[in-house]
Amino acid sequence: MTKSVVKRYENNPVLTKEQVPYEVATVHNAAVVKMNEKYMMVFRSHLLNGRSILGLAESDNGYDFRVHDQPFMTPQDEGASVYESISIEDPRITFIDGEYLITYSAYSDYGIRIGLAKTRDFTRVERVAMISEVDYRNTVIFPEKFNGMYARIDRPHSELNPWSMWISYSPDLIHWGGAKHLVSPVKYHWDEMKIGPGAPPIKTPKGWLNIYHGVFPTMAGSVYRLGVCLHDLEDPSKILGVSDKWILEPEKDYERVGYVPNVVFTCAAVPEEDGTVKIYWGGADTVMCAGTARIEELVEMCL
Ligand code: BMA
Repeated sequence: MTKSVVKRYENNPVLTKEQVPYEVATVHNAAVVKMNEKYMMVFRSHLLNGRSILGLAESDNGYDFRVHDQPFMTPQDEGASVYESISIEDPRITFIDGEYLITYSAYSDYGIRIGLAKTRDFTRVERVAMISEVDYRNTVIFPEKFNGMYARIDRPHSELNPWSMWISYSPDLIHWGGAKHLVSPVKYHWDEMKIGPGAPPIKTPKGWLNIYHGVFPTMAGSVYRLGVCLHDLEDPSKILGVSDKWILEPEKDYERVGYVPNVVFTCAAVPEEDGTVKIYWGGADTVMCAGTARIEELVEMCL
């Protein structure tokens, strides 16, 4: 019998569309952070036209969420927001310098870019800038600076080296550079088709833990799973190890059946004081799920 590294919460899913007070088709791929002992969740929902918006929910225990009456962010089309006029998707949140930075995939007729917004308390949210060219998705910002620079992991697309993870740096969160390749999909491995960063990296004594997603193509469609790799503490462009095995795969009905079948996709992991991490993932692009893992065990899998 295989022992699961990630223990699913027994009352999964933690959020479904039935809990949302406005009309949506799905709730999935949410960012979650702890603010003053409250878990704040920014979740993606498909509307019934197939485009996505972001909603807000909060919880005292990380599992029972109350959804706010109004959506948190909807696509805009003024100024730089012409690049998000179709859909906004898959938020990630990093707390740094007293602010919650929210990155999201921005869809428009021009392509897919990464948008950056920020908030201090989730009552007001301010757009900052589009921080990538087109053909980027999945961007996570480190919660600490390196030599005075912000750092992020992202996932550009290129025909020659498709869907790999890269790192880049910025003095001001707006201008990014110094890009360096980190990890690519591995041929005939569970992540052979594409990979991308999932949750913002978690600091551990042995390195930055990066929980990412990987995709394997099958005759019955793609399967999305989660894996882990470890970055050097001082120089996050150095990869210390990548786990050979995945840490989570679609197993439960709520992960195998839905808007897109056989998907577990993460945008968030909240480290707790007892050495565990709460991992959040979208199940079949339809519901939000949660589970816990021991941080040390995830780190050991990478080494
Ligand atoms: C990816 C993104 C994610 C989604 C996943 C599975 O390409 O669109 O938002 O969860 O596919 O459908």
